[in-house]
Amino acid sequence: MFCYQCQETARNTGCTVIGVCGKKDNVANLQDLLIYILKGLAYVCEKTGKSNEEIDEFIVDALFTTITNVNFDDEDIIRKIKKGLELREELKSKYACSECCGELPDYAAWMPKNDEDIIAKAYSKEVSVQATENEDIRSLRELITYGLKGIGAYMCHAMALGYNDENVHKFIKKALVATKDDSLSADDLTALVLETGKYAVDTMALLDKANTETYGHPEITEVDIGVRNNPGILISGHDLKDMEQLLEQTKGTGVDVYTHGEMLPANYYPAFKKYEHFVGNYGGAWHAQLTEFEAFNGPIVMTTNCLVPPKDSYKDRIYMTGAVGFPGLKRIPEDENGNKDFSEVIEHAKKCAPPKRLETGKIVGGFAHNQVLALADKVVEAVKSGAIRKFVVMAGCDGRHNTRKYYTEFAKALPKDTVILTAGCAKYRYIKLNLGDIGGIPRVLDAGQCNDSYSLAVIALKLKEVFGLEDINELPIAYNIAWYEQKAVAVLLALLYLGVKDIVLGPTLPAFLSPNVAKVLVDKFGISTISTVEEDIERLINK
Ligand code: FSO
Ligand code: SF4
Repeated sequence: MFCYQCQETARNTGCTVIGVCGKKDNVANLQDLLIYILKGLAYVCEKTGKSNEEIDEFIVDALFTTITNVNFDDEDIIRKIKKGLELREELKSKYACSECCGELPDYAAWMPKNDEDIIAKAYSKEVSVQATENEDIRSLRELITYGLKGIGAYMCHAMALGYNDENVHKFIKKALVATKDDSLSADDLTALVLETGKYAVDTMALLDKANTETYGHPEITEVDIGVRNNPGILISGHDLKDMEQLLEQTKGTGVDVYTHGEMLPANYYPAFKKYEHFVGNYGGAWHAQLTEFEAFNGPIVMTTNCLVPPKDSYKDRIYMTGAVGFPGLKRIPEDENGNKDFSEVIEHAKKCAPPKRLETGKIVGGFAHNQVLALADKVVEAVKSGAIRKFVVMAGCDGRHNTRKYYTEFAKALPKDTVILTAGCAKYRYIKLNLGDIGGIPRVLDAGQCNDSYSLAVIALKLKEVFGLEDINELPIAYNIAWYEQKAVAVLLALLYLGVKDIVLGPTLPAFLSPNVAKVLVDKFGISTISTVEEDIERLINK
């Protein structure tokens, strides 16, 4: 195996024996093969000029499946490989002609006879990331592929709510094929990186529309972080449709519902606040699940990443939905309309003890674009009067490494006339610090999940307009972003596409950036990585 798609990759170069995330080499190789097959499916779509909804849905689901901490199940991935091959062959049988599909490349032509063939192919070098010899071309191809994985995940959530955008699907297929096209130069691929950013913006905007039109605009909310004395179900991940169905089905059952990790922002939506048995948030970021799932006592629903390979002590309490996969864990059944039946989880919860108290208090959040723009006058006044000197976007991910303590220290060291804008699970490094407020505006404004970074971009664009500025970079906003997995790559590309410069990205720069590609990002966009807290406060805030 060779995988370097996330921030925690071994030695910041690549996982080669087993993933730091717990992904075994057979799963890593099968995921590479799934991507290889996807590229072949996209190739046949491009060549025949044909596609359909089933193919589009399959492609985004498969991309999502290969994101860090989503799916660890080799059998599940083999099933998806076979499905991809079936869709490809179906398309060929209907539309392929000698002109359009005469000589197909291996990734669009290869056909296994049995599962052994699939496994042998997964272990072959040609499907590996390392099949591309030139390290700069490899770097750009992977940067695009990882951005597409993030877009695929966000698209899955939007589609679950009945929202779709054909142009995004078209782009995904075009870009997948481009990553196999040897005629494209590094410059061509660099242009495609930025185009990926454009479609990341479009997809996040679509998901924002899907979430807010379905569940209302997030609003300022005090989220309880304590517990009640009833049995509970913990729900994590990003899928709000699952959240809705779970809340509806647990109504009147005597079972409470709590969010974990990236599901915290569900507490901010008006449609979910009406449920009396929706208690609040339990615990922190994804990597804390090893102790917090244990302490929760009741069943846990994982709707997306980040799943950490579970301990035996609570393994039987985890239920999966969507793209999530782990051998031996239970899956929630879903009908053809996307409705899921949580009755088994509810019955399970009833037999469990109430959650163990981890902490008490509240988190304040709900500052997505609509809420912040409702406070725009107050915010603009605070900037004009000098009460707010600077905003710092600290969106992104949390992770397990010690180096991430930097973000807590950085938040603590920020001068009192600064405000943090956040989204994603990075917030857990400082959202419970009680950093106070500036004239009633909290010093940490949480917009929501990682995809709600879109909200932060909308807020920045609005402020640019209000202050009559030409360029988004003239705003008093600094960017100190933490990344972990490939959705953060999509968010980063989105910010670059929107013209944001001088982003500080940490705790390390991606291992998949070759020195030359990193240099392009440094020269063109001013990207850098973290230094010490003192130095970064100096260059980001005081300069
Ligand atoms: Fe994982 Fe975190 Fe939301 Fe990230 S929980 S790491 S970009 O914020 O994604 O899924
Ligand atoms: Fe390693 Fe990250 Fe890949 Fe897991 S996802 S194998 S930790 S690089």
